[in-house]
Amino acid sequence: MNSMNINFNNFKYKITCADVKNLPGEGLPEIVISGRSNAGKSSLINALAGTNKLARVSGKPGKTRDIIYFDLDGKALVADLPGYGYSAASKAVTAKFSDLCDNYFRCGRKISLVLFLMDIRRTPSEEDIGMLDYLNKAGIPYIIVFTKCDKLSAAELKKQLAYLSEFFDFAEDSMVFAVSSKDKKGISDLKNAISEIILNVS
Ligand SMILES: Nc1nc2c(ncn2[C@@H]2O[C@H](COP(=O)(O)OP(=O)(O)O)[C@@H](O)[C@H]2O)c(=O)[nH]1
Ligand SMILES: [Mg+2]
Repeated sequence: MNSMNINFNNFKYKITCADVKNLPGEGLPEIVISGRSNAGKSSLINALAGTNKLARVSGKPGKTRDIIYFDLDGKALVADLPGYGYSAASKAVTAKFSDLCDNYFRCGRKISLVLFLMDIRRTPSEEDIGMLDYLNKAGIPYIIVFTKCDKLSAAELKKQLAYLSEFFDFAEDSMVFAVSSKDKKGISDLKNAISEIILNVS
């Protein structure tokens, strides 16, 4: 047991980066929030922080074009990546979103943890499959977070989780959480898992 704790209420906006050249200095463990556009990334940041004012939740998908950094209690940096796979944006803009994501993952930054978000109701996309494959191959620690669980009944949730674990063939020790940023289900367990990992980063 680590005697330190992470205070998730002490979660602050840090900086917005349109280019990997402008990323903040390294030093703190880095947590990356990744997932397709509209998966619920900004909402999850707010739910973790216990506010609805920290990250901008977009009614329209595909709005976030930059990497937005937050400081988590002086103990980690949290990077909200632009969502991938939003085709209604113009081709050039879509390319730019994925370039920034690509460049981020290629720039050699040390990533301590990825929170990989997927909407529990959706069939995983090619990009989702690709992302998981990448994380496994690159050996980056990750937690899979299925979002928007309030939209399913308990029976539907159980069924969908069974389908998804079969679909991805999750390893026995995979960390998989089903959460709702709306009714806060699973958020406290997720916070504990994040703390456990981050406070043990050497
Ligand atoms: N019902 C419900 N809606 C959610 C939840 N999380 C996000 N949403 C909605 O999904 C949409 C996209 O959320 P957002 O956090 O902006 O996703 P992002 O594009 O991944 O950052 C918004 O309309 C949110 O209100 C959730 O847990 N439950
Ligand atoms: Mg967002």
